[in-house]
Amino acid sequence: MSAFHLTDPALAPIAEKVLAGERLTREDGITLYGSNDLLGIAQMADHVRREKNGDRVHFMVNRHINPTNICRNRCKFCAFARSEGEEGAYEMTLDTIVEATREGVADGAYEIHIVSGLHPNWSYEFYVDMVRKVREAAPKHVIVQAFTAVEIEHMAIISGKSTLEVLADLKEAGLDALPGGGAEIFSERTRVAAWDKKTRGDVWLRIHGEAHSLGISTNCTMLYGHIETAEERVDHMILLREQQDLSGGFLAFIPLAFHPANTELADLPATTGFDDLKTLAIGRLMLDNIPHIKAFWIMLGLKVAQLSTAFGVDDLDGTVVEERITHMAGATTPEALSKEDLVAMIEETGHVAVERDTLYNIVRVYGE
Ligand code: V47
Repeated sequence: MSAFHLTDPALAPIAEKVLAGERLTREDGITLYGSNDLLGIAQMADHVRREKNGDRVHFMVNRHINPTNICRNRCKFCAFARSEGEEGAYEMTLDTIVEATREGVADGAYEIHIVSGLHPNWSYEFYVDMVRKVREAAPKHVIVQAFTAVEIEHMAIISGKSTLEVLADLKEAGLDALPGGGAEIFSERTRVAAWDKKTRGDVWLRIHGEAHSLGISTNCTMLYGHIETAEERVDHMILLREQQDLSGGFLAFIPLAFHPANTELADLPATTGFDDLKTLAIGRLMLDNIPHIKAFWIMLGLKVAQLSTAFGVDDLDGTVVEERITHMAGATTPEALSKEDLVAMIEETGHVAVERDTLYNIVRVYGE
């Protein structure tokens, strides 16, 4: 019995679970990755997507700010990081960060999204001040979504405070939400091989749990398409699902497609559209307790991002305006899209375009 047209019989038991609203297992996730029935997987993911989000596809007007690329970690997959004094290294002052915030607000942004390198000389007070000044420069309806768990751990190390205390200080200064970056793949094997200095998976998860306990909502990501296996991707999703069962504050899951250019892993091929769409759809199917699946068009390209709305995705992120991390690793997408571009992209697929803020409060429903 199945309402889906499947060409791979191995998917039939999974389809029954999807229709019954049952949680999928690790083995189901591995079976999905092993299947080439992409349209069968898409139909199941679309079913779940419709149950959770109806015919809406969300987007937002936001402004990304990357205050410095100077970083003490130097992960092998990153083309963005530089050492101090190296060609291309940059750091913004608090004044320039505030200026970028004001520009974003003037452009109608509902979110200021801040992610940086781990600058060896920035003090703890500088980070707290950054949040305070950005908060002061933005009206109340604008959400300050700043610092990955990796930066939170760094601030704990330089301040001698616990990560929970750091989060409480930042919240007091005006932090509303954490972005989902820095999770990569939680497997220790991949971490040791490609980002050995970076936050361990269990620490990343603990920090997000702590944020949720303070009422700070967060997103979660998975960097895929490098040295990880399909099993490691599924295990990553299951760890996110378990954390969500415990602390409940993840709003969106965002699979990030690895871009190899200018990295130490430059000999690896870029991800394929087939793998991108399959991964988004499997994310929708495995993460039954995370409300939204986001396609970050900057990394996926506009064509795959638009198609992804038939593969479980209900969110296309935002206008972005300035993006360095993926563009330094060879992305050929534009750095910004207008609101009109995003609405047209969504409406062409037959979905209803909904402008939202970071917390998925509705700003405007188009076409009504
Ligand atoms: O943490 C780094 C990844 C992340 C590369 O929470 C790379 O709403 C691909 O987390 N190829 C930063 N990816 C971006 C991020 C994000 C983006 C959009 C929305 C949200 C959100 C979060 O980018 C890093 C890392 O995982 N990254 N280098 C690369 N070469």
